[in-house]
Amino acid sequence: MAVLEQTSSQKAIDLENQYGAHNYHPLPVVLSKGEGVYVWDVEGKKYYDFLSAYSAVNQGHCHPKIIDALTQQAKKLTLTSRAFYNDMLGTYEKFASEYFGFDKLLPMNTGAEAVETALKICRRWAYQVKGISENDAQIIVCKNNFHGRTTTIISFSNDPIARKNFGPYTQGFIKIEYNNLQALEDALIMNTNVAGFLVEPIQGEAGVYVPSEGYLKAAKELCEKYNVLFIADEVQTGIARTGKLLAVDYENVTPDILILGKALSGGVYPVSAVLANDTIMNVITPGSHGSTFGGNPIAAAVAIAALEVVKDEQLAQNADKLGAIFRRELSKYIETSSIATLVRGKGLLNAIVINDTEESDTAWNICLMLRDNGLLAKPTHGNIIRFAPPLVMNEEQLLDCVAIIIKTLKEFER
Ligand code: IF1
Repeated sequence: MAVLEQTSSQKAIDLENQYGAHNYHPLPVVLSKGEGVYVWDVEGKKYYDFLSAYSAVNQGHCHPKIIDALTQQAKKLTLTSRAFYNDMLGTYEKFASEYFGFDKLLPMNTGAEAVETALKICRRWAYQVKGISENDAQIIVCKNNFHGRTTTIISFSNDPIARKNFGPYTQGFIKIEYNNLQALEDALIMNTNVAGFLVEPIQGEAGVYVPSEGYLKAAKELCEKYNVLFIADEVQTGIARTGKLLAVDYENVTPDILILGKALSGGVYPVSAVLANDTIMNVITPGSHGSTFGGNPIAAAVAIAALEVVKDEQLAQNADKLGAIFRRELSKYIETSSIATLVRGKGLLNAIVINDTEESDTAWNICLMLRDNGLLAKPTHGNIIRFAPPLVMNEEQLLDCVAIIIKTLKEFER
């Protein structure tokens, strides 16, 4: 019997259940094909993807240009490690550095790795440039953050499920309230050893929580005033998702350190990166950081293609336009709805708040019915549903999706 034979949804779920660690609770749907804004399950049912693998597949599933870059490069050279040079990495580093407006890029694979990299760069900068005494550097982070799953990153999370029984935790982080400039300035005044401020321009896991207008700009100014690095985690908000190339572009903020992942590859391959200017990036020296796969030729080829698609197809503009329509149409429905109370977000990173408690399973049940009605989305908390379709969607498809969402919500009205 072949290992890879055709399977049914139930069989695939049973296999994961028996042989896979139980670190997820997926919506019960088993996908086997994707194209653009659509995915298909193993029984052939077609769905709109309204999650985009948590904003990784911004360019749409299996974008031909990105897949072409992947397959061409895969036939030629896949991995050299960084023990040797390869003919793709420098080209990619130049392209991406210029694309985002920084001197240099440090390539990694996953978002969490890129966050870890940024924290290391920030600490080194604190000791070698700012002049903080060794081991005294503090990094300010925000309450309800999500930056990944490594031991250091969960050390400054306040999600008990992500943290419990994974201690002892990494020291050196100060947690303040998000979207609170006074809290930031207080922390900067009270601690003389602050090296950086790590922030999500929109808090994703917290429920697509958009800060007040001007928050990021004022936070960046405070960082400048106190000689502290402003570190933007745009792993989820970056690469056109919120209607601009970066979410910080809304406030004309240039981060000192920019963290990217997910859609940097269009969801085709794990590619993440940290970008910074020379005075900061040059604290990294041979042997002080690295990764076997970081900067591999496939990643380089894929990322160049993925970033070209974002510009060629004007995905930021499309996200901006469709996002406004999405919020306008859902707001209209919500005015008279007893089940949904709020829609919020920017571009095509949006969420609706359900009229029930955080502990309820209402959002989950709505997502099950959305699935039955041909649209895939996932709750974040018991009463919030995140909506993040691929940015290659057109207006007709979006309106079709809005109709599915409203029809489904209406079935839950009491
Ligand atoms: C999971 C959320 C999204 C991120 C930011 C770093 C990372 C992420 C701002 C780490 C990852 C993911 C991971 C995913 C769920 C998810 C998520 F629900 F938690 F908030 F996207 F919406 N910084 N976000 O959002 O990147 O190491 O995963 O590549 O299943 O844990 P990674």
